[in-house]
Amino acid sequence: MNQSKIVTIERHIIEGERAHPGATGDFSGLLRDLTLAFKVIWREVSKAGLVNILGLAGKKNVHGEEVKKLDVFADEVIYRAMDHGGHLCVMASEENEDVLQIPDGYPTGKYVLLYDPLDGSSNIDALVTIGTIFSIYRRVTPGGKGTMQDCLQPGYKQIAAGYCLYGSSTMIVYTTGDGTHGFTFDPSIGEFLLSHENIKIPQRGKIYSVNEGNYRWWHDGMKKYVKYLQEEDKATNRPYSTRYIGSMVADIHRTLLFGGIFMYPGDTRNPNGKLRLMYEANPVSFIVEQAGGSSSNGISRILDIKPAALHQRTPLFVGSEDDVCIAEEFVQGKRDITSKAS
Ligand code: AFP
Repeated sequence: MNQSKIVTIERHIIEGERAHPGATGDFSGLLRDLTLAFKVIWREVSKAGLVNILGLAGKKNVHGEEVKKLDVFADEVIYRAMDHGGHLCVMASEENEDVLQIPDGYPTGKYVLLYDPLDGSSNIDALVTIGTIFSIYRRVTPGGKGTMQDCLQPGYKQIAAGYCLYGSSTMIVYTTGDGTHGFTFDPSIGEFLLSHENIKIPQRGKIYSVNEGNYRWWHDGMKKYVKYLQEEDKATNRPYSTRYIGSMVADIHRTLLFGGIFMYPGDTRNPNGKLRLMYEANPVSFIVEQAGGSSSNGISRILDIKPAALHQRTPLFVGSEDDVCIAEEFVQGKRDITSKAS
């Protein structure tokens, strides 16, 4: 008989919390509410090709980008699933300029939620994998409603982070600082079941993921690094293959499972790249580090960056530890293609 246990995400979270003496169950409640929001978003995303839901909502988000209907929907679903549970004191979403307050009359709690409701949404019309990304902090202000100060914490202070991928299967990957775990959704029973326990990213991969259309604006070190990856060298498994979905959450998921490196560097047009520190870089860095990988802005660890603004951007190099280390050496000009291969 197959002896492996069937574990729902809810049970996994509760058991994880039980391991911490003094835990109140508050945190489990928060993640349970989030899981419900993911199911609702999944239901709409999976209908996207069937109903007339595709197309622009006719608005621009705070970054001046076009907002799709599903972004608006996902943004609202998460807020409405999380605003009344009493677990949170404040939220912030990639789609909104300011912090999102808990409405008057609802209890506030000790946690802070930051989220990107639908990463990769420009791919919706092509039915490409997209996802919701989240990041949870403990509040730092004394009580009542939370403030910007509660949201602007460095990534190493995250107490949990994860994403829900809406792809050929739907899957939640999350960490609470005790490894990275994946749960695949079984729609027939409406549950996320443990499918990838303690994910470990390979020490070095064979795939690089970057938008090479930006090549002409890259700095020299970046150009040399990609050239290096394309050279042939059996000892270091080069050339690498390239894969770029253009939906970060999907590119990160592949990187987590197969290894290699995902990059969105700064360049001469956009010195800080495109990705947002608080909604994208911090949560995926926590997840990848917990799987044994690493993450950098090219100079230093992403999780150590002290944020100055809710929507600030950062260059991002994330994936297998050896790959990120070599990328940093190139970006910092400490290494050249002619340097001895390793
Ligand atoms: P959208 O949510 O607007 O599709 O942006 C997705 C994203 O922030 C991230 O998921 C991708 O990795 C990145 O943009 C792709 O950007 P480029 O199109 O510039 O490569």
